[in-house]
Amino acid sequence: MDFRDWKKKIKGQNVAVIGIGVSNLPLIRILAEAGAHVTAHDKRNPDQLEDAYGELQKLGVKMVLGEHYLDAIDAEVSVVYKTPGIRYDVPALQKAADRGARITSEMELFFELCPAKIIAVTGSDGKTTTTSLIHDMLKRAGYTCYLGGNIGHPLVEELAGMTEQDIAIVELSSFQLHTMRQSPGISVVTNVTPNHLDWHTDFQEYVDAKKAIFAHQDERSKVVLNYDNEITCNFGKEAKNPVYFSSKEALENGYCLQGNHIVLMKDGEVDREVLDITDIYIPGMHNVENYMAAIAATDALISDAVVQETAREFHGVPHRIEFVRELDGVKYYNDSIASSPARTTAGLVSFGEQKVILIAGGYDKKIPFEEFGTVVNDHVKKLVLVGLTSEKIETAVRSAKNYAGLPIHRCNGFQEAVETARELAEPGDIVILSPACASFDLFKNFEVRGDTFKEIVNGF
Ligand code: UMA
Repeated sequence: MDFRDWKKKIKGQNVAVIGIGVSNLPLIRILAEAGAHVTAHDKRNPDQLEDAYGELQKLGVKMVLGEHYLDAIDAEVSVVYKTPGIRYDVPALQKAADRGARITSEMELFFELCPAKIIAVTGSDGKTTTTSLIHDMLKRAGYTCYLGGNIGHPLVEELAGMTEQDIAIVELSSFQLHTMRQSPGISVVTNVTPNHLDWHTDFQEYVDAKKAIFAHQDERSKVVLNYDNEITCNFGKEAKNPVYFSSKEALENGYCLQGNHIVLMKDGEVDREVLDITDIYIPGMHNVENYMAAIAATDALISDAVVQETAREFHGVPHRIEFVRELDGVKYYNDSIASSPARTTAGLVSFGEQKVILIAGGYDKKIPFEEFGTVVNDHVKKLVLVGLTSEKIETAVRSAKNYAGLPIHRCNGFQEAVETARELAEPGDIVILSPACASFDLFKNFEVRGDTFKEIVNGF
């Protein structure tokens, strides 16, 4: 179905939208404009919804807000669009489904209606950088591209302008994939490690959600998989057309390293050298892996010259090991996007031998910190903790076998944490905000956390 036909079909229908946030606001506008009878539900109250409340009132959207927001889903609704953060099996949505309503989401609607080719990226770590790299490469190659999804930009609002010649590059979270019944023509899974265990029933459910990115592919599709990660390597057995990359092994077929070069191997022979990794501006072996994934995804669409140009000119994603400033010989980095121990680990490792002053801690996603404790002792010279997980992280660091008296400073507020890091720093040091946790205990999201960090540092 195309976008115009869908709008005709949805006209006059009763629909419910659960969650009035980044991904659903444009959807509500589109539904209201198409003439659907929309009721929007959200646990927030009118004050907390800020401008959205007035806007939706003007659009004639009915709102059910506050504590009991899920109790009153209209018995007549034909479709329920749920926000990624809410599970499809909460009792209120189950009840609506039992009454015959279709439970779906903004992302699923986008997949149904998108005329453009879709390249989608998921994984526990590296998905934002890989998605951004693919977008950068394709744009340089002259394609009309759309970048969105979990990265923060909902793509339904772009549907009207998209054509079959365009490419949509979409970052997908396990929340978005959990109920997905379609897969894109090209997909990438960067790696899968424990994450979001506060939301998924268990790790297996999280792994299964990730599989949806290739589970519905046909023979003409491909899925790019990390050979070095046991889980994604095994995904290959279930995929129609897996393409592997590895930074550790010499592959028979796929993208791997030979000396300093990313090469494409075919039947044990080097088909071609694609990129000299010393040309890559963004630091760390994890970024070499992100390049391999992006190269594998875009192969056949762009030339190696474009890849090489991107390597030199792509300076990274905001909030991902983003250089903020140098002051009194101290370099400050914002890595607020690192909302899991694995992401922070990748950030710390990217500084090589140099031990850093780390600001960490935040909302508790129930991810174990034991392994992270060891990493911190290896890569951190002074640790500043703030937020709900401070105690858990401190315990993990002190109980690690390699603990050798690493100084740990617990702070009561974010400003105090950043100021403490400054006081502790000496010329030549690196201070990095890389929380290993989500931001929701102190901030609306990781962007606000990173922007706050940059503001404080730039105000010194
Ligand atoms: N809400 C409820 N009940 C709930 C959950 C949410 O009423 O149980 C309401 C909230 O009050 C809010 C609205 O729903 O008003 C939506 O809030 P939200 O933060 O859950 O979702 P969005 O603002 O739409 O943002 C979502 C993604 N958030 C989550 O999946 C939690 C954003 O990913 C994404 O950028 C955006 O859609 C656009 O697609 C953020 C994220 O943290 C960056 N993602 C996780 C991650 O990457 O680890 C998965």
